[in-house]
Amino acid sequence: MATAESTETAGPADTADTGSDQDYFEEFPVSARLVRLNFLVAFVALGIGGLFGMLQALHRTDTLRILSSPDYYTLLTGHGVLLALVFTTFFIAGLFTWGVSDSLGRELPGDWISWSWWTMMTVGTVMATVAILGGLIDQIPMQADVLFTFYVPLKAHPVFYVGVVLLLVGSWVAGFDWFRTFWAWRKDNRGERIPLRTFMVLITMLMWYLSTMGVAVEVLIFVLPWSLGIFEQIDPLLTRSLFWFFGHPVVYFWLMPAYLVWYTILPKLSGGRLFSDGLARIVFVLFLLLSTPVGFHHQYIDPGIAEGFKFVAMTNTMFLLLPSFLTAFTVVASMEHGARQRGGSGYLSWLRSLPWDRPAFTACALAGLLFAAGGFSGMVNAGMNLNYVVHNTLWVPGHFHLTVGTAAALTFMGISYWLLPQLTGKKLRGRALAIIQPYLWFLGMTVLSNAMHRGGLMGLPRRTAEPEWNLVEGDFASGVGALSEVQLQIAVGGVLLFTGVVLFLLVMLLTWTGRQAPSIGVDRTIPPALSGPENSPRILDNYRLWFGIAVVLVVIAYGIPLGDMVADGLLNPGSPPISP
Ligand code: CU1
Repeated sequence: MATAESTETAGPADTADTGSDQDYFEEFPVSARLVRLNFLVAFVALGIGGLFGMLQALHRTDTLRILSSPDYYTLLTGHGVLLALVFTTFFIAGLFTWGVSDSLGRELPGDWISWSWWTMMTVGTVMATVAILGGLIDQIPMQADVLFTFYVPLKAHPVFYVGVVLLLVGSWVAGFDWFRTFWAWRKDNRGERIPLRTFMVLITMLMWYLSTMGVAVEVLIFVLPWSLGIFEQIDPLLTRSLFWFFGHPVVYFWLMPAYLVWYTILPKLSGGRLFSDGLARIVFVLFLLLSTPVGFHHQYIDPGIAEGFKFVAMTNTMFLLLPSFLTAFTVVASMEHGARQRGGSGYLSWLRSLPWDRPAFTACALAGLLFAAGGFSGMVNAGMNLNYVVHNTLWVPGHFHLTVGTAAALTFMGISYWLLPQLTGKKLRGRALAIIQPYLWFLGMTVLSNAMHRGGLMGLPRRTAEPEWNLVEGDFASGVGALSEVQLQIAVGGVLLFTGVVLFLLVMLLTWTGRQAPSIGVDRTIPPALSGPENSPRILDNYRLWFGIAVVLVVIAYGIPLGDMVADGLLNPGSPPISP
């Protein structure tokens, strides 16, 4: 795939030179099949999880109450698990499979290991979903109304935890699959720079291996044996801390794939090229270093953790803003370059020259815009003093609907408009719907998230089913008028967002079930960066070094407090289970 552009710059493209002008699914049939299977599960989860979200928004705002209160928590768990854990993980697995195979110019091995990880993740998802739905359906003798954070002593049926473990282990094996594809490429390409997309996948997975250790220990050593009745009591503080050891980095597990799209595909969709390959690599290395030693910023209110370690977590969190600011700069610079290639000019009027009628572009650009807002509310969450004001209020879900719910989810939906034709050999159908969909999502999320933030400042609690209780709290805080306006906006936002999910799934269904076309009309080459890898230090590719430093930082941030908790737990065995 030698591009014309590579002759006019020094930098090589982020695509191996295969000399092929085939479509992706023809060149890599095995990888394409894997990607399609992952996207299939992701889209089913998105549909169910999205529906649950709308029903919750209508229930807790007293707009439409067809749920009992216990069922509200079942749907809340389903919404969180199916969207934040299942939709994301499967979509990312598909995206990474595409990114590695396409940028290395190499198929995944496609042996039993390649199929085992998808199978494991899918079986795990079905198990966890069945356990959750047991809360709604009398015929299923299980429940898992423990929300996606599954805090103990709330206790779910063991099948739920086994399902979560399978999803997790499957993702580890998937990472191994990408690493071994890379190692095979390395044998034939000694001394070459790691292609950018593969570099991003490997760094993200190293971050994932490090951070999932927390939740793996939590579930396998503590929660699962406890839910099986092997021991009776459990330590809430220790298990929460292990959860958040994983729970903050999981945010970056959602975002780094969105960044992969913004750095490598968005510049091309804008009509230009990535501004700097080196900055992109630095950003990913910083995420590997800083994503994990920050989890205590979710536990400022928890007793039993020394303030000093909370302060370390806060400082590291604020350092994490740096790679996000670097990303904002690099991505906007790349978009501006694209706009100027398309004839744009002026200080800001180049914005008009961007392809706002291209759904993949619009989705990524709008996702980035709302992510900036999410970053600002995230700074409030991360500040030890301000956190006390918003902790456990609706502000927090308002924040993460901008990050995972838009920066990640809208980017994933948007890039599907570009990827699905390449994966199936079919032209995008329902294009008019696809053009509207990102704008609808943007509008719905602006309304919903703004109202959630405002509601949080009024004292509306999160994780509550009862509108009456919300009203009492709201009255107390700032009067019924403002509160009912906020409630209405949450209901309207929820309906708009679910409509956005339906439009997206409709376009996917129409496209997927269409006939194969001789030409899908998508150019899949990724142009080289303006400042290519030859300008970025080679040490950035030394992922073993960065992983080693990341481990040291985690030991500094977590070693003493976790050690204290374990020692304490030996004296105080903890809490008996509570069945919701
Ligand atoms: Cu966090």
